[in-house]
Amino acid sequence: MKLLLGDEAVGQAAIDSGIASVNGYPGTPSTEIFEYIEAAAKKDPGLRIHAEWAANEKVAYEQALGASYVGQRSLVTMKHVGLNVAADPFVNSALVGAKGGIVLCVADDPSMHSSQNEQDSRYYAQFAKLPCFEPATQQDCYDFTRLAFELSERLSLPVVVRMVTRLAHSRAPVSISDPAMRNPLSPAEDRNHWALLPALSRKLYDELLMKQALLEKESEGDVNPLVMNPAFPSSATCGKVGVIVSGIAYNYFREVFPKDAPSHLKVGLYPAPLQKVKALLEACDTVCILEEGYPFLEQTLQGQLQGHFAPQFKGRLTGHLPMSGELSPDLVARSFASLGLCDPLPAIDEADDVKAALRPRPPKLCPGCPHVDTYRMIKALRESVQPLPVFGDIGCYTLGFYPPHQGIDACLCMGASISMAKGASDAGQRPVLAVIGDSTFGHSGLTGLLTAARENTPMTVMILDNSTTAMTGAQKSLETGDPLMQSILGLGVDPEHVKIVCPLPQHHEANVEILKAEVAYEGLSVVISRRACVKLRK
Ligand SMILES: Cc1ncc(C[n+]2csc(CCOP(=O)(O)OP(=O)(O)O)c2C)c(N)n1
Ligand code: SF4
Repeated sequence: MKLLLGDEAVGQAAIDSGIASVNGYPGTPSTEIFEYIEAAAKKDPGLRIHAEWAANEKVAYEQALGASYVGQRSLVTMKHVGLNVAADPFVNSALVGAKGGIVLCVADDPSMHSSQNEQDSRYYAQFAKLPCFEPATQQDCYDFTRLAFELSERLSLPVVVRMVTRLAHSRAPVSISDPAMRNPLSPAEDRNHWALLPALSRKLYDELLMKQALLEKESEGDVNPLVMNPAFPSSATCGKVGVIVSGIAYNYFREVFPKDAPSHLKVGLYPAPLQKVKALLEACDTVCILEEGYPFLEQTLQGQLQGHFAPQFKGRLTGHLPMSGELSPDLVARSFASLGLCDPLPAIDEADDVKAALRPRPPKLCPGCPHVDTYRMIKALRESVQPLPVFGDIGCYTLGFYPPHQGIDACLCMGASISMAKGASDAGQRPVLAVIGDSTFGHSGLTGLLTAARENTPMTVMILDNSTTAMTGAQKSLETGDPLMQSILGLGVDPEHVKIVCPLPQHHEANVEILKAEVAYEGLSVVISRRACVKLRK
């Protein structure tokens, strides 16, 4: 028995499944999975697990596919928006399948605690026609990840494990089972299975469609338990009520009904078990759907049941629960209280006092942060050069959007700063500035800069090189120091217009002059603002 975060339970299960590598790019709330395995691999070299952060999620996923090709098991970790970046290899991997087990653990962030959106990764699994586990507890995190490796090899398919923030970042005792033997190295022999040329892809897609029946059969098993309780009292307004519940929402459901609960289907593996859903619907007048994220089950089941049972559903789509944000025990209790099945949870008197005492504190750059000095430079620049749109990116430096810095005007997704600045410049706007961190530049800024370099686009790119991937906990950055300079020059930026400045108060005036000159240049320039994150010193 071990006391583990949900993320750590996934990591432990991957280690016990005999993985040869963990592949990922940091992103809250998934980062701890990789770090747990990385620490274990460092402590025990006998595990022989390769654990190095990749440049981005696409690279990470492709590395895992390479390991799978040679018969080895591999875990891939990323946050939900990372799957947008890895979507190309992910969706295509459903056709090539898997030799060694490949499991993608993707962590969603409902309520956007540290993300720019709250997209639901279950749609990606459905889109790729791949199985997706959704754990409800830390024990599920362990058990489902082990099952996922087994299923991946049995059906020769990559398998998804979907996490959410509350599960990833909370701790519970987890019982550990015996470790699996590591697979021998054995490269795939069937070349026709690994080359997606149209004539082969058509066959492979048919194979994938045939496997869907196996997935449905798998889903009707014990992993998705149906618990019938006909003796549970009916609702005065909605008759017999049943519940379809998945993931973390299962905990809220059991908090509201700790002992005697209405009939319910706990979904831990998708595609959802249609036969069990029908059995529940036939026994009930109303079925409440509790799911964290988008109304995925609600929408999918309505489509699969062709509207026949749809009027019986109550969920996010029917307004029974809010359309956005996380669920909570309180929200779930209120939804059942509205059907007369329970009392709302007692209000916590202290809550308002606590709220009043804790004023909202927007996140801030640390005292002494190099980005603060960089934004002072940008502010001074914008005082003399107007208008100067600044396209920002994602990292600690995104906080430069807020006062007193107000140093960036836009921020979309990793790498977008450079490409958006180029688009604005191409459209006639001059001058324009892009601001991007070193890790983000390695993640997805390189290709934007390559495109700008080939055309010598009039724009200035500031790369904020603080020697690390600070925002997610100071992981190694692949584009810092000399390698960063080599990449910029290698992409074809004119060396005359690649400058390094040190963001410190004593260099402020000189730095602003350098910036002014580069912004005035009618071509592509890059200014590296280089000083280490102060947290690194600790
Ligand atoms: C596609 C995607 N992957 C991962 C993340 C999580 N994430 C946000 S910023 C960031 C890296 C920031 O590092 P860097 O660019 O060096 O800036 P710093 O935080 O060090 O200032 C990461 C990994 C994300 N938001 N989107
Ligand atoms: S962690 Fe580092 S980069 Fe991030 S705000 Fe603090 S000092 Fe700045």
